[in-house]
Amino acid sequence: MKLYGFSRSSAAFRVRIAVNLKKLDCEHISISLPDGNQFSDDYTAINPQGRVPTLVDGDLVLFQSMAILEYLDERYPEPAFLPRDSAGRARVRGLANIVACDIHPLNNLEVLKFLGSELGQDRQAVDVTWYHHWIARGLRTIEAHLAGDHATGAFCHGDNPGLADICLVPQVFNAQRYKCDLAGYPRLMAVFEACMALEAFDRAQPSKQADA
Ligand SMILES: N[C@@H](CCC(=O)N[C@@H](CS)C(=O)NCC(=O)O)C(=O)O
Repeated sequence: MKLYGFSRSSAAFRVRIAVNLKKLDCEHISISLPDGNQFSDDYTAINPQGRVPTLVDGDLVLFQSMAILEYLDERYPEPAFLPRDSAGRARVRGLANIVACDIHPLNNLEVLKFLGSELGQDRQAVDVTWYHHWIARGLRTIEAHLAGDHATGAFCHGDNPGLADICLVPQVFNAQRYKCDLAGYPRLMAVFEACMALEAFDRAQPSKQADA
């Protein structure tokens, strides 16, 4: 298996955690986003969108982190990323999608660059007003779900890490990198700490990657 990613890419970070949790052998190939290598001819030949991650498993070339996570979970079922019951699966997917669909796309590098270059916004407007707003909007929602539901355990859903945790942790790293205030999310941060105490999460963090 080969994972094309970048240390600070939170979507690639999700897949690194997943690969570690499933204990899979994986070669990590760095695509430097600051250097624009995601748009190189070599890379867009395998990922026409010019985004990371891309996972290559044998002859299969997989794109989009959420699709990759579901693929890994189906192909390598243990430990499971989703609970067995439909209600639980919907809850976990819902939490994961708050990150993957409602926070992350708004704060992606290409979007931040566009706000500056095409819409003329300065650094403060982009990195604070915009970035912090969407982080707070999403994390507040997750905190409400975690604090208000008995299904929350040591992790987002029960006492084992799953799809929601895999998405949440990299998003918290992004929030910390942009110096967002996380004091208002005690339940979410307790889950974050529980995840980071696990080797699979810890080893996947940006500063522990070869291209950090
Ligand atoms: N929805 C995609 C998002 C992928 C994505 O946006 N990746 C970012 C890094 S986290 C990227 O490659 N950005 C490159 C750029 O913005 O130029 C996924 O989950 O895989």
